[in-house]
Amino acid sequence: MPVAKPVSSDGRVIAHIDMDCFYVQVEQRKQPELRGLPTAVVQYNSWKGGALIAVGYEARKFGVKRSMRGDEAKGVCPQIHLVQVPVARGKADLNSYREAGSEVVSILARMGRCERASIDEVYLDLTDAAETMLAETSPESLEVIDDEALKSHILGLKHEDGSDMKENVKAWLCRSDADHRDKLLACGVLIVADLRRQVLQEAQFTCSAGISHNKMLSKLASAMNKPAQQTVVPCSSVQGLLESLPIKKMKQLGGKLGSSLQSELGVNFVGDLLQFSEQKLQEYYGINTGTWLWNIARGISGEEVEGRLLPKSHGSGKTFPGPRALKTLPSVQHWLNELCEELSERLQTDLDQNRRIARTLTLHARAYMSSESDSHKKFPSKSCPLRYGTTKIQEDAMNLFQAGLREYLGPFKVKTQGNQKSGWGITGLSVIASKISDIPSGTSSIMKYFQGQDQLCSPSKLAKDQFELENSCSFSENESNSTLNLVEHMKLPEEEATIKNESSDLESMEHQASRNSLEVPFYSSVSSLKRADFSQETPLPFSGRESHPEPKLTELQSEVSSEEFTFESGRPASEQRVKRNSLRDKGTPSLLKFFRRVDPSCSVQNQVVAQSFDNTNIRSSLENSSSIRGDSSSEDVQRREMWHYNVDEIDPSVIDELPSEIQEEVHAWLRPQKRQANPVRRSVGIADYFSRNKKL
Ligand code: TTP
Repeated sequence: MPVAKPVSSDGRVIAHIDMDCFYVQVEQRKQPELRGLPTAVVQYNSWKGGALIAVGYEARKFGVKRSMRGDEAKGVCPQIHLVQVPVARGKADLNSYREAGSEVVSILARMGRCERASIDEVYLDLTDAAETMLAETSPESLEVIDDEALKSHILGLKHEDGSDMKENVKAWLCRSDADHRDKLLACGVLIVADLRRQVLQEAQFTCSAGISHNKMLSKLASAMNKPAQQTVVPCSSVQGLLESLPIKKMKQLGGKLGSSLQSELGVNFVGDLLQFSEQKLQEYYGINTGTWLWNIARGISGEEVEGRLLPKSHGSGKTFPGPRALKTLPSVQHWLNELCEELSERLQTDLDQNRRIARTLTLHARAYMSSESDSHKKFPSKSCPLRYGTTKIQEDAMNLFQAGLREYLGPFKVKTQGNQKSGWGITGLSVIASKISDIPSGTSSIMKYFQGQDQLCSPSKLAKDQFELENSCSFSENESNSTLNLVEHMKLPEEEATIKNESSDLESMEHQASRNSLEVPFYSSVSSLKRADFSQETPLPFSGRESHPEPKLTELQSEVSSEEFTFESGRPASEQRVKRNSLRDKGTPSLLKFFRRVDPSCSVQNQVVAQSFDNTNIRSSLENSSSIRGDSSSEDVQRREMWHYNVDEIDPSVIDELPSEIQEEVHAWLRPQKRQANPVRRSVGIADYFSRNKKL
């Protein structure tokens, strides 16, 4: 067994804060008479009392669980109060939860770098605040220690029978002979206790926290003692914690990778990984994943807390389980309109409040085909440049859907319109706006900015070009009414000129965006398409943009298996593909060459230019690019080709809001945590700590 290297020796102080039964607390704040009473929040679909999505701790004492429906919960706890999630546009409306989450973030961000990790969880890098506290008002110098801090759980701290737990904690916090890292953690304990108190006072929510030297350990710790408590992981306790931690409980190991570790290496607890050398793990899972596994076995994680208070993307989705599946284009159009309207409102709010714009629109769908032989096939996610305005977003989303549907159906000749049996069904739809960036300071007029943007991103150039390249089939008459004018052809040189003539602000933005695209390259849809498939394909008539009523629900409600926004309990892991013998670790410079050929000043243009290359070039560049990242396989390349955009642009909290079926898919392709040694960024904003702290 290899000797474990020292863990987390960088001396950072990282906290993970997780709100307790968050939706329930939000509802109880709206209706204070529910405080202290067994309460649960139920889904929009009220079949059998609705699926429970959040259960208050009073109700948990009766055995109420999130996996239950309302009727079942009433069976075990007749006095339970079931509050339905707010509803708008025929679907769950999570705005009040989002806003409550933002309130909490604004409080927690006072003490250090803060990363909003999901609708109700936050990471904090408190290293600076802890260092300053240690230098100026260390715990051992304090006469009185906050009671909340004294209630902390310190892993590895033994409480002898009859000993006063708070006294033990106090002694641990105030040890003068502790090493520097533990002293910093002690300061972290006081800081987090104080922040939790502020959240309770100002927002009326309780939360739980984990405090350690890295994000991974802090997240594990925050879940260990709930509600309204905090848990500390000193370095000396890391090994003990991981020894007994089931492998599937570890973030990113809940899925296929965790299963593979169990079945192929007999690893059941994280600590079991210690018996494998880094080289061995790399042989099994590739260089990056192997090293990552080697590190987590030792509690090592270099993942940095990103300073991010606002979401990285916005999303809106809904599932249509069982008999609710959408089977006609008009019904898809109807729901896409609803989803896009919500998305557009949120984009507008972000623009108004934060001067931020999103650049990419992505459509995900979950579908099935009546043909069972191809039931494993996934509906390809599609994206295009995002144009502001509800109608434009609706149009573009529908166009993306149609492009996805064509690819999904492939050579199958199926009817796709009207009320006839279509041969396909859509069980989940979502739209995501990503690549969000600030409007460059100095942009005099937002309207002017958008006019410029609109020229660049007009569907007549981008969406149409994309569709044209994707499809060699001709459209029916109906389609001539759509926004797709397939007669128009790409004129690259002119487009280049147009782009280069834009304002310098815009140029710098585009440049920034194109830099992003270098990190995870743009994958041209062209490369993933087989034209032959499309030439055989039955044209899909476009039915215009009229709104259509929701498809009729049948009496078969009992078949309903999932609901909109029902999350997986225990987040689906973003597993790595298990590929033992891949070429992925062999770097190659050709990706850079590829991108050098693409004008770096405009990511939008990149897409067009990339599409103008012949497929062979693009395909080989894609393959090479996956090698550069060092974590891909040919399967990965294929999948990422389907995505057409940078999945890392998606905020995990947005994924949480997607229908569960889609979540799984998205999570499965998120990449593992970055593992490079990240320099600790120093944060600001600790001045007010001491003024408050002195009052304690
Ligand atoms: P969680 O943090 O997973 O759970 P919680 O806050 O309700 O309870 P705990 O105290 O155990 O942390 O989820 C945060 C919110 O996200 C939750 O209140 C409701 C919503 N959610 C769903 O809608 N569906 C789900 O499956 C899960 C897991 C959460």
